[in-house]
Amino acid sequence: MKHTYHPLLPDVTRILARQPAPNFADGLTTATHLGKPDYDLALQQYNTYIEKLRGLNLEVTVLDADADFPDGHFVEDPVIVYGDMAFLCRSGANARRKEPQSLVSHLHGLRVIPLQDETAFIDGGDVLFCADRVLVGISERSNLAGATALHRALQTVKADIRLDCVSFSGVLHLKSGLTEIAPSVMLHDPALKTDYALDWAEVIELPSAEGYGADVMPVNDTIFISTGFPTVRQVAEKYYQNIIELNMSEFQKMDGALTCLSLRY
Ligand code: CIR
Repeated sequence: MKHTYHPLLPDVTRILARQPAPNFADGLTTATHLGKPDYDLALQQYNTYIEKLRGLNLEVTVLDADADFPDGHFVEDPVIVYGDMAFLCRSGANARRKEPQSLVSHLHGLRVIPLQDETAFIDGGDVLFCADRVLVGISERSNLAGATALHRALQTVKADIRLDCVSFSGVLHLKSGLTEIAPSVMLHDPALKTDYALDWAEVIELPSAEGYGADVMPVNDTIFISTGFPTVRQVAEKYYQNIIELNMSEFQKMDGALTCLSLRY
């Protein structure tokens, strides 16, 4: 059966993204074993990503690179958009705390809710909208206070929205190691360790060597997957007619993946 994503989210009509800056290799990363990323190759990969999104007839806005933010192209982390609401995050990483404000003037037509609690922090990479609930990863980047503030903001759009907290370790963001490829069908990188019970979903355990492939990006009836992950490809083929496969090697070197590079709403 083929699905159109996404039950809890409205159809995607707009994309907001930001070009990687020439100093993007100065961003945060734990993946130093993969070597230093190449800027020209990263731009090539980035441009293909944007081109493929444009091909879906979405309104795509790409902001100029900003060297003040070497991680600034990972726009998924500083802002979470749900319906007409844009929640401004506060990252657990100090170096990324000024990114939300730099995006505010580009959130046209959205009701902006800033996270005000100074003890709270959260990154959009830890927030996974599933078919019937939102999962928030509790990690080095996101804490319970951040999840609570987000929940309150989401409730201004959908009063009964369910939010589950998922404490985990082993990968940077929740979505680095867990995404929902079709309603209640999860892809799991075994490197992500959690006690959270995913008993409401069908969980597809990826081979360790395919862990990075767990971050897939559904956009309406299309699925974006990374190149080189045959198990992911096989699952994608079960649910989607439109599969876009992209090489993300240079972003992987900076702990980034498909979902990180855009805000989709
Ligand atoms: C960081 O450490 O914040 C960036 N180098 C990578 C962010 C990736 N974003 C994501 O998974 N949503």
